[in-house]
Amino acid sequence: MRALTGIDPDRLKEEKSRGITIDLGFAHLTEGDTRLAFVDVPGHERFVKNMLAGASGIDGVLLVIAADESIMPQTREHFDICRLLGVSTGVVALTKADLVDPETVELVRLETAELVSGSFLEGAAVVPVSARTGDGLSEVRNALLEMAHRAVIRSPRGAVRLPIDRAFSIKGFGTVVTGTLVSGRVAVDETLAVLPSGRDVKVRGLQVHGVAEPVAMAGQRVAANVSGVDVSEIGRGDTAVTPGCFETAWRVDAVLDLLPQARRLRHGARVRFHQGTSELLGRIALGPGLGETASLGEAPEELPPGGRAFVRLRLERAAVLTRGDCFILRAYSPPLTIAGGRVLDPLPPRGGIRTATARLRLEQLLDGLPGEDPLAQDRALGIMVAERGVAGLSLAALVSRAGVSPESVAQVTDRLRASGAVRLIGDLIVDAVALAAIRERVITMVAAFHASNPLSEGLPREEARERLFRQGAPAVFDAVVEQLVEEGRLLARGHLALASHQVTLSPEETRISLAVLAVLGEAGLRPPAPAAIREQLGCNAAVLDRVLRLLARQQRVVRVGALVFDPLALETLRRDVAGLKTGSDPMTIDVGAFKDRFGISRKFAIPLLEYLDRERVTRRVGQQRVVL
Ligand SMILES: Nc1nc2c(ncn2[C@@H]2O[C@H](COP(=O)(O)OP(=O)(O)OP(=O)(O)O)[C@@H](O)[C@H]2O)c(=O)[nH]1
Ligand SMILES: [Mg+2]
Repeated sequence: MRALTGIDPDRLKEEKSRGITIDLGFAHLTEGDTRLAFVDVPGHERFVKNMLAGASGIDGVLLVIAADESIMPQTREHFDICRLLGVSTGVVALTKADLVDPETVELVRLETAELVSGSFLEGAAVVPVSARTGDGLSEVRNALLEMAHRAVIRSPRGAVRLPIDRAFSIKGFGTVVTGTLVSGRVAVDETLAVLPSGRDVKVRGLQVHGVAEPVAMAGQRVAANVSGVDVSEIGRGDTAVTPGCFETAWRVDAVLDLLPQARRLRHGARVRFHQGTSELLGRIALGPGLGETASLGEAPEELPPGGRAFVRLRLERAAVLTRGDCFILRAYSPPLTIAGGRVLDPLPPRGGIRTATARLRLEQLLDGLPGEDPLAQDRALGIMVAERGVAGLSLAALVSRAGVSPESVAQVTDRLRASGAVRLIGDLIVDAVALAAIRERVITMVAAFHASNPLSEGLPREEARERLFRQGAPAVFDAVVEQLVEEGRLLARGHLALASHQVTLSPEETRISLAVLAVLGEAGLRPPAPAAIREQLGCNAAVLDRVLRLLARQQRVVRVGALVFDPLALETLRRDVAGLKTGSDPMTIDVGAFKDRFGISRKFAIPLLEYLDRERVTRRVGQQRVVL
């Protein structure tokens, strides 16, 4: 690495003294406007765990095989890991070429060709090189540059996702975290959330390859100086993300490929799950087998070496995962790499995976992984959207959770809408069937409310929302109600009522309401209190209350404080008081004069004057009322 880049990636004291790499090291190389960032990983089998944390973000691999030793067990393990992580391109360097004769180099070349046959490295450049003499170095460099031009460019759009591989503190600076930026772009002064803790940190400064930069882009090695967190509270395995875009996952549905040299994998086995820079323990539930292992049926007890199956992982700590992510499984003990897999759903619904229905679902999720056939992808997204019910899937989650590339969000959303399978409400994609079902539930609920409250105007809107929409966004509820109104099925103001709803009075209620109107009409400005009316009419409080509310809504009575008046009497009063004012001279009246004029006691005068104030017929000034 030093011969190639001039940088010695071994930075630990122990690495220097023992002459081996233990943990990740970093170097870089600039050639024209191509910048290559290297993550140097340890070769020793004891440190594969560290190697995995470094391998997760890479776009291409430089596979190093010492010509004097040829392919070692750890070479195979590293190669398997790169293959299972979906690394798509690379270069092979046969180092220490100065120590062997040309025939040996050719032999190692043959062994290498056999190893990589049929893989992403088939046909890759294989370059003999010597760090001591410098022979072959420029060929390696050229092969790497050519590889860089072939590598897939990561999108700087979408949410920030930075798996952290190192955290340290610098005196006077505070906490610094480093990692390979998987997606998005980070800028100085931005706030990021650290998962799984959920803690917010602020980016105070950024460096890319040792140079301060205002922004860092997906694919780059990044060192971020962050505030809001102590170095002891953050480290390898944590992920810094755009706040609000990722949900942490504990249960994960995936497809798994067991390596041919691995032992059989038991249902329920405890494994080490490596993704990003994190290593998590978890248990594996085997679902139906695929391919040659399809004969295993829905609920196999074990997966044979080389087998492929759907699995559900139950992790012991939360992970930050997107559909389509590649991961590696290692055995709990000894910690050998046994399998690789891809995430099919990072937040699957409850319910097992060992049924025929689950199999169908998982098959569709697999067929529609991002980058596959668009129709299959739409079907898979349709499943994920439907499973969210009225809660929907946000456009942001379409990227961060469902793995749709940020560039194709608009296209995918349009296709799904055009198919009629979903509706877009604000920034939520909601399943059309779930919406239809909830519309019927609104109708049923309102109808039931009318049945038990025949005199009421309807179900208070907020109550309906709370009862039906615990997990849905208010905007979705509003859209549901709006559509029902448009369809002419619902009336919605503060209350929801069926369009067909008419207040129907029982004979008893009709009798009471007519009697109430007669009593109030007779009483004018001196109505009896409701309790007295009740006594006079001999009815119960609930019935009278319902009748009064209905009459008030129909404006056939008017409530003033605790009293109920005949609207005609109030209208006459208003006109009379307003008429006191003649010309433009101010006119005032006090409580006493008011009482006398209308022949009423204080009990009626006070609420009536307050009523007139509210109606802007009068205005209170001290003890007086000014007629307006
Ligand atoms: N003669 C010769 N020696 C080399 C060459 N490359 C590396 N070495 C020696 O081999 C030893 C190991 O080299 P490293 O570069 O540390 O190997 P590595 O692959 O990084 O090893 P780990 O990271 O510990 O797995 C050192 O003593 C190097 O000096 C080479 O091309 N020729
Ligand atoms: Mg090394």
